[in-house]
Amino acid sequence: MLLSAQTGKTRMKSPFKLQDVPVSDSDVSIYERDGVVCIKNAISIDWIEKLRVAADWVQQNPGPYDTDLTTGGKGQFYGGQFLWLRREEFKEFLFSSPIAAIVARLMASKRVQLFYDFLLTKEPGGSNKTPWHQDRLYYPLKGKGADNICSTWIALDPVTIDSGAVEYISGSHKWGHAYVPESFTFDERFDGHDDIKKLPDIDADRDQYDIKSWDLEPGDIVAHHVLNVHGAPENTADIRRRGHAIRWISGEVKFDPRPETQPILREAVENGPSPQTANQVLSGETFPVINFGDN
Ligand SMILES: O=C(O)CCC(=O)C(=O)O
Repeated sequence: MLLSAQTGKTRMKSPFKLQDVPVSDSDVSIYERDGVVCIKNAISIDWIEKLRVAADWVQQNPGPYDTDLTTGGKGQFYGGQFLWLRREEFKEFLFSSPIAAIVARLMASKRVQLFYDFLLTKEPGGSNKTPWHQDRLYYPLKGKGADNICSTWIALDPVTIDSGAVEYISGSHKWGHAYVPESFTFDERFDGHDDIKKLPDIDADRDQYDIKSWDLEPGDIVAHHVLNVHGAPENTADIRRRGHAIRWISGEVKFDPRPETQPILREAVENGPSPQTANQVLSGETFPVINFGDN
């Protein structure tokens, strides 16, 4: 890894060429148009097998940025963040698999910056719905790149709507609003921000929306835009649903510790291994930039 003296950013050159990754021009157009796209067979089963071992380890050994999102009933909903700082397999995956190149291709960018990774495991048991939400205001970031973040949700298990496949509202990234965050545990932690618009009650009027979701095989990816509205049902199947989500930035962002942002994420950025101060351009080894061009 090279540290750029000019910006303090950690920069890496990817071994992958953008033209070699399994993303078609049509995938790029769909991502731009709908704010969400599914890419089948994007990641090899060898990588998935490594990630599963690491995923189970982190779930059994929770770290400082993990949360138990279980809301009652049977079956845990585990949410762990910045896993790549704790398990080598995740780090290797981020920097040695084609995932960053897939994202750069989708975002039509010659460089992407890692924000963080997030494991979302829904154990079977029928509880733990993921509320409809939009990611933008959970993130303590501002600047042009803050509205241009892509999340890749990589299936580690076969996923169906019964096991909790994520549902996305096609085109919602163009609604022109940033919505107040929703608590994944349905508590009041994001209350008191009445100046920020609330999402409409999507479930009360599902037919009005173009809702997309996909049955996934391990190694399939769904990529969504930071302004896309999405949520997921409970896992009522009898298999686990593990998804490894990674957040990628294109463009410059600054640390913006607003009160409505996700507290654990804010803490990780402010006091984590690459501590940031308010208004600082996001930089340091925890937030490396991966380049695909010459600069
Ligand atoms: O996995 C889930 O249930 C939700 C995923 C999600 O909200 C995300 O990746 O942004």
